[in-house]
Amino acid sequence: MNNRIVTLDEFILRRQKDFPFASGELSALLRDIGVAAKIVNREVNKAGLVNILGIADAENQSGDIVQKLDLYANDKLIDCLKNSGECAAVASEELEDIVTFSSVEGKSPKYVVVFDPLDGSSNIDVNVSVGTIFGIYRRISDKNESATLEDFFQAGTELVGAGYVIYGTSTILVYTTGNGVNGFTLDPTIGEFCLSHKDIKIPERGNYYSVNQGYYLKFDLEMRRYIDHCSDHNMGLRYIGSMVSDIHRILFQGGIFLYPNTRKYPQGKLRLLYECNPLSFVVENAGGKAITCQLDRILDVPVKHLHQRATIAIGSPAMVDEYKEFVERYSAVPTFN
Ligand code: AHM
Repeated sequence: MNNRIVTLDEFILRRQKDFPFASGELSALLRDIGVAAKIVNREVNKAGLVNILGIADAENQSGDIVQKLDLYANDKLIDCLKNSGECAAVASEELEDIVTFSSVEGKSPKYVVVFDPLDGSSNIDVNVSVGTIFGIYRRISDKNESATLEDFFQAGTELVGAGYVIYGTSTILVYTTGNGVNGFTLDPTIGEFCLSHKDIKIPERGNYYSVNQGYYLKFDLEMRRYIDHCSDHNMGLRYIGSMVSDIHRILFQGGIFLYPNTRKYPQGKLRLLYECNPLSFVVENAGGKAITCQLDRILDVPVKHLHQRATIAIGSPAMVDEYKEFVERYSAVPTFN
């Protein structure tokens, strides 16, 4: 048995060699994201030890400005992507507008990156796993000019790569460029992400469903019927409140994650650009499915603004299909509440 460790950088370079005309820019971009993930991981792991959990802009005892971890992660990702010269601009869940980068060493980068720097950040204070989500698009605008909003208003089908990092019991980076989904576990002793989960395939079905059932009475009839069906069939409920963690479990054990429209969030809560699209790209590439609660494929949904929200049903293919049948069957039934 060959037990030789394959690092993330080595893996990315090997994959690049499979494409004779690849320029190496996408590979460099993925490596930059890997570096940013290590930096964020370091801070997430020591969050309980240092006084970093304060309110944004609060001062710590030595008078330094204390940042919330999600803003820290946001800045680190931007720094890593800005300095590499492979990324023309970023859009982040933490920022109102896109940030364009000026050219580094005369390069004209052809990619833009979207990210949620620390998804599920309300969980940090209680030591529950959080994650970073990212997606990479080839830009549409002239690459000798500044990137524009239209570079980000591309449907998820146009993603050239996407992935996430989960800061959990171990730190794992999972990514795909549309040719298999692979996972890399951070070995803290050598500071490298090492290939640990090769060619991930989502199970056809799973034993768990994942939804914030506390909102049950606020869901539409078809969603309530589907949840009743899961419960009737003795499925377990698992909901972490950190989408990356829930999706990570579903990727390996199967299951379905649902975030429908509620009265508070009529369009759904999760962001299309930073959460739904990249995770749907990963899940689809692992053999799963992802649709809105209106039954459109997530990756086909037109992106009209940066912070657009979407409803989502994502996970094992047989379970997403089953959910779809429930919507088709019950959404025609009139409700009187
Ligand atoms: P955040 O961007 O504020 O972290 O919110 C996103 C998170 C997801 O990770 C998670 O699935 C969802 O919000 C939980 O929302 P709720 O508490 O409404 O169930």
